Amino acid sequence: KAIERDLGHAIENDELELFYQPIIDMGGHRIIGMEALVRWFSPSRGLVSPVEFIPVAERMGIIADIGKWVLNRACAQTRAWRDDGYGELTISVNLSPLELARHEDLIESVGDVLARSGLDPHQLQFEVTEGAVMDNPREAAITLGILRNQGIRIAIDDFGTGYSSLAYLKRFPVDKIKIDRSFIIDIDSSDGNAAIVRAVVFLARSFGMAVNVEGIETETQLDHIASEGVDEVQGFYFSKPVPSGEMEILLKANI
Ligand code: G
Ligand code: G
Ligand code: MN
Ligand code: NA
Repeated sequence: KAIERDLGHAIENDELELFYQPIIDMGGHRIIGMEALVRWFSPSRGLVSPVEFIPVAERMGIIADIGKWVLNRACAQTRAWRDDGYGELTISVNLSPLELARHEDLIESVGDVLARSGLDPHQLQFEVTEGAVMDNPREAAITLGILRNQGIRIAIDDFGTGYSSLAYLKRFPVDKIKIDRSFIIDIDSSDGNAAIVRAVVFLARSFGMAVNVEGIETETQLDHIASEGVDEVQGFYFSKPVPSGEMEILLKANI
């Protein structure tokens, strides 16, 4: 139970930090945005992965608090980078299925945070997993629709790992598909995976959606998807998730 006690104080003790992974435009090979990824630096446990503490936060009922902290930090930072002349970058924030389910809280938080940060809603994107959407498709479609009507972008994260039928896609108000990195890992040796990327791009196009490919670790992997019509990429080949100071160095080099 100790992890719960510690996590319960993580926000007030200022132990959370936001890391950023750059997202690169396939056409211009420039940074067009970044994914925000939360980290917990616990004095007693060291660095704890969100894989470990997000489920705990969900069980404890404090995921909305962490989500709001993340959103607030992400929007404030992105606004500051715009003021510093780095352009209109898109900040992509992961949403827990529970946050999506409690849409009144979410929509209120988003309104507050956008007003406070002065960030253009078009610069904010939420990532939701197939699973989160498929838990309650009708409700999710309404929530995503409300967010999207405010100008916020929606991406389906880890696409291809869940059980959502392709037919469902057209019913969701979604701007982007992020192809899961499991399809990229062995793309050098598997023609099947290149074909999957091609098919997803084709499908996304016919629904007016953009495509992101995650988990690019090597130049060869990048070469393999280069001619598939993907819009944007991210992965360790470009950069791992980094603290804001390092992200700023990447942005400086980008100009
Ligand atoms: O960066 P990485 O290994 O640490 O992320 C691990 C997992 O944690 C990923 O599935 C990612 O989507 C999730 N994650 C990272 N940051 C957040 C966050 O702010 N909110 C939620 N709900 N999930 C996050
Ligand atoms: O589930 P989601 O896609 O939000 O998870 C993002 C996770 O993927 C983070 O843990 C991040 O650190 C990790 N990640 C980002 N790029 C790469 C990559 O190129 N290779 C691997 N193995 N993990 C990556
Ligand atoms: Mn993600
Ligand atoms: Na993903």
